[in-house]
Amino acid sequence: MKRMPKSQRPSPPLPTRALSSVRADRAARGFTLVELAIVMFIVSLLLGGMLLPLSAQQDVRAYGDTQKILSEARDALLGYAMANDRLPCPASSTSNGVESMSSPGVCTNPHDGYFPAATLGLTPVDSSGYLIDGWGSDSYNRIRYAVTTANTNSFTTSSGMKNTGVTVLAPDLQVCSTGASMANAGNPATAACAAGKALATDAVAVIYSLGKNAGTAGAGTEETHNPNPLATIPADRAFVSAPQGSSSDDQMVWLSKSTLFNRLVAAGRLP
Ligand SMILES: [Ca+2]
Ligand SMILES: [Ca+2]
Repeated sequence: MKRMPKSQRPSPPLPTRALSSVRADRAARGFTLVELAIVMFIVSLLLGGMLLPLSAQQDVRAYGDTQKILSEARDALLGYAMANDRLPCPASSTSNGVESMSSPGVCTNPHDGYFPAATLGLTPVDSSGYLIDGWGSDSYNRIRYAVTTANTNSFTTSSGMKNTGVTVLAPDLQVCSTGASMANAGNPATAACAAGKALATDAVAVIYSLGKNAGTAGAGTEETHNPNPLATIPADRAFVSAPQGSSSDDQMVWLSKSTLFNRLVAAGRLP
């Protein structure tokens, strides 16, 4: 008898188990499409992340590095105060990162100097000894530092805080959330935030970076209050820490009276 070619033979009936397997297979194929869509969505997100412009990635890193440097600088100030019974004076533009005093306890640049990295042994510094932010190593990338002159320079005079006493000490640096409507701008002792716009009115020290725009901006409503190469308002006791934006990108931290006193009491330097 002649055998029918294999291709023309009727396929044998599928057993029940095989049928259910085919159904399960189809169901599985449906789920795979959904899963595929999810995977494609995730891949598109990942690709989007990878395609984020290199400059944007660098900005994120520079901002983060700067925040870290500012935070470490504030910690170093606390350590210095505990060890030396006073705060350091800011460095001047010619002191190569060393604190600058005209006489013991009297700072030459209390409100418009630089962080005294050489005095505190902090890094990263530029070739002249100044602490620099994460945005570059030009002179305008140097970290700025201001210290209160209140109570006749008690905070920068050795044992000055102890001799004056915690109940009398009244540090006077102000940090405002906006530069608009500030009072007495340019007056070292009386400059003040607009009503309801003060983030701090009794800060001991303010540490800040001029941000990404350091080399080209700083003359706007907010940044003009923070000493920088383009500021038009003379240095005073009030600073502006406005939300990050196109008109303001200065990054700022400050040392509160409470934090300083807490550490000095713990170290046995006060009361
Ligand atoms: Ca800026
Ligand atoms: Ca100011």
